[in-house]
Amino acid sequence: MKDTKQQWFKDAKFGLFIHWGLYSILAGEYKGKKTDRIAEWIMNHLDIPAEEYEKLAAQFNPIEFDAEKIVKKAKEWGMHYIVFTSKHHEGFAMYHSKCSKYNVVDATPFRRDILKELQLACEKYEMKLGLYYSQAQDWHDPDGFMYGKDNSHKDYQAYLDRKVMPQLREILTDYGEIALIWFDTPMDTTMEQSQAMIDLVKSIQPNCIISGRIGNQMGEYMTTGDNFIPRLPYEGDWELPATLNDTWGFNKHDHNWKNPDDIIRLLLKINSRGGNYLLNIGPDSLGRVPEGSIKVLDTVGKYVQENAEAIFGTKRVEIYAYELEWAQFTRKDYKLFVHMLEPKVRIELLNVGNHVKRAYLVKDGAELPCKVMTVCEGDSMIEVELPEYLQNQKNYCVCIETEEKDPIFESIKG
Ligand code: JFZ
Repeated sequence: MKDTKQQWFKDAKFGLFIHWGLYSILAGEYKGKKTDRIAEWIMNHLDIPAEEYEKLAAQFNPIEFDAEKIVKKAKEWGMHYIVFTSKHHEGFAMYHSKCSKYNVVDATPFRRDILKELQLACEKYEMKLGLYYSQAQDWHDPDGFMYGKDNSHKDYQAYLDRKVMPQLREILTDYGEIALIWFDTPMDTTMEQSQAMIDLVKSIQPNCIISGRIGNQMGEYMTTGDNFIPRLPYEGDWELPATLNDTWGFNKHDHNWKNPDDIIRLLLKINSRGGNYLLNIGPDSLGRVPEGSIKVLDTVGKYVQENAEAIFGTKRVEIYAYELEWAQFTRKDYKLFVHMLEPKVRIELLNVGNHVKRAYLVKDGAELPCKVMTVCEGDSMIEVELPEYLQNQKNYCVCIETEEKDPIFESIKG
């Protein structure tokens, strides 16, 4: 069972993933050819030679980038951490690296250290900052792995020594407190190599969490695939990274935005199973966050903000409640939170001996009439009457509070 030992991660529930790099310039299309896959993989999918691809750096000038604006938005959306791509598979560092000139300060007309700006904004607004770092795949370094290609002639260890270890040292030394390193696609990384990276991270920042994809099952929490909810209950710390459309990096042709209702449902489904939802935005080559994602996140964020008490810092709820369609559950202390995802006239939940104190609407604290009724099997039923104006609404949350001696999780069988 994975355990990050970091309370902030267990409490966070909702975070912002940012995929940003040179691929945002191509935006899903190279020399008139569109990629039909995730846009940050365009170099690999369309076989763009490294000497060609690296010329993009000379065009990278995201003058609209505003770190504070993004961090403030994340805060507004009720998110508690940000994970930013310090270096993706393309090999380009989005910070001022001293050991590779292929970075945003030395190789672009922009010349600003994007990571530094993000760090300062995160510190200002008290936002945890984690960094994605592609340790195994590096399509720019001759010895970095490239998925789906012949890697047999490569000296992976030489690349680790030359680039990965020094760059990890940089991002962990020069950018304040780093909450986690989001390693990815370990490919043929050996156990010893994974361990060496973990040791380096921990030697500089002992509290920095190692993500699930360091390789060899050695990460400190479990990461699922894009939008994939584990089918079995998972007791340990885990996170679900997810796109808002069908790409991580910006793709100008992708307007397939998910529906806010579905995102809210997924967030609560993840939270009720004890996981964190790491939701992605892909800024464009000017540093703008696509309007489509802002629109969805504004709606989702409203729910998260209004019901922060029922999301942030809550605990997982047992398996038997999972299959209900009209609600998802979270809990905290002696409070059971019923997230209402479909219109209902009243809430009825089987009760196993809980003493219900009261029920209230989470967003404004309004008391709701609530009673416990005995049913023939000896169990009882908790019934919350909903006022008329709520009966045709969805996406609101009701709290049922019980006596402190009661095990709250037992009250949701039904
Ligand atoms: C990886 C990257 O290749 C991708 O570009 C993006 O950064 C994403 C967050 O992570 O893609 C993966 C890696 C592993 C799985 C899915 C997507 N997985 O294990 O299901």
